[in-house]
Amino acid sequence: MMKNICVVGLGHIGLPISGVLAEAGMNVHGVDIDEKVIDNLQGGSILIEEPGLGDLVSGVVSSGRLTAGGEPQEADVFIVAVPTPVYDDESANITYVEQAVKSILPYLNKGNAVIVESTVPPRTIQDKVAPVLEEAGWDVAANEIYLAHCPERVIPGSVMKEIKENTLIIGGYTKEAAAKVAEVYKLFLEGEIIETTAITAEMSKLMENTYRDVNIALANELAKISAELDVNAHEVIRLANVHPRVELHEPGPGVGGHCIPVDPYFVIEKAKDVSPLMQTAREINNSMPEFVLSQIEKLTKNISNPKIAVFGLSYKGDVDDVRGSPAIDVVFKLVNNKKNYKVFCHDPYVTEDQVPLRIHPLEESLEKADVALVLVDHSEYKKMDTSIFEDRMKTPVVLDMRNCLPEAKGDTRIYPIGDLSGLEVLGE
Ligand code: SAJ
Repeated sequence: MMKNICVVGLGHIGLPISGVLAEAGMNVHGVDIDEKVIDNLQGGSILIEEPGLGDLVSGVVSSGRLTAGGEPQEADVFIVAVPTPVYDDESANITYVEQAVKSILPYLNKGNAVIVESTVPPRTIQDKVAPVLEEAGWDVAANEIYLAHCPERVIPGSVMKEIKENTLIIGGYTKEAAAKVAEVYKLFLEGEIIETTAITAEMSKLMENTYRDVNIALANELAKISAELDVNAHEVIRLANVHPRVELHEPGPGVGGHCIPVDPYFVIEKAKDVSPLMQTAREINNSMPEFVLSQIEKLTKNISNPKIAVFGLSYKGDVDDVRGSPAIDVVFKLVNNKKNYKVFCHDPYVTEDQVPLRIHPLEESLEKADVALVLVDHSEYKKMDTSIFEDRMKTPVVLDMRNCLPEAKGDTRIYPIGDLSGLEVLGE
């Protein structure tokens, strides 16, 4: 029987997994090093913005199924869901994963399952995690502890749906470990379960995100090419994607978040000489904030102290997460530019305690602005009345780096990222 679960790391992944397991009738104990997270959770509230998560958590906390604290407890199953950030040289920092596994050692009993959900570089389970358990005296190959890697694959914004419905890959240290760990996820999972080896699970997770990174780089390169060739990249993508085996992604101001711009480096660091495509994709996507800046410079080259209204600061639409956000990168490139741009930011989700920037109401940021710059495709922008640009701005010119605004009204000119060849120069 697997009745008691201990989850180490109560962030964007650990908290939802704790919630759904508790909802399925398990006794879940969550552990985090951040006292604020624990204090809030004990009171039934959370610090993360994710649709449906707050209600789920407050329900299972008040029913007593989910408890939280700073230390692990004995359990049948231990789930590690801590971050794997990168060092300055982009190599993976797996110390949180190692510390989390060490922290559960005093509470482990024979027959327990240890599951790592954190995204890790290939071979981490074999070369780093299993040895920690073995040094503590457990014969992992003989299944004294069932060790597996179950990479999280849920997308922020739809976590509560995807956590139940996605296909789950279980990478067992042994075949038996994979089968044992599958029983845990069957408690709540509606999606399919595929059992494989630990390294295959590690690599497949990393390649999913790398595929997306490379594909977005292709779309970003297409946007740059289209500006030279006088063709609309969005129309090109729409038509190319009519083909049954083509799925080009969308260009944008860069790739943000804590996963897609990070995970390719986990592969690259292990295979530097044979990964030029992945490395180039990273370079292209990292170059996009500079590309956005160059378009603003072109537009405003005749204007002194231009006012720029920036729409969106988070790393993608309808989330409050600013980690790795290319929008923030663009804003600081503008703020620190010698051209002395007056930057007025708006974001319906992000608050001033998250970023060292003033955030203004939408109308105020647009008031007498020379250019509006859309960096995030929040729903609010997708359905906005575009007559506001003409009503409020000095010149109703909009750079839509997400191609998300409705059609322009009146004298307003909206330039989407994939159609910049005709970009005007203000004041000419
Ligand atoms: N983006 C584009 N163009 C696109 C799609 C995305 O510029 O066509 C940008 C977004 O605006 C954002 C970045 O890419 O800045 C990443 O956003 P995302 O929505 O592609 O992905 P994440 O980071 O929110 O979540 C990804 C997901 N992986 C895949 O879809 C393969 C998710 O399923 C993973 O669980 C998550 O990474 C993770 O934790 O690894």
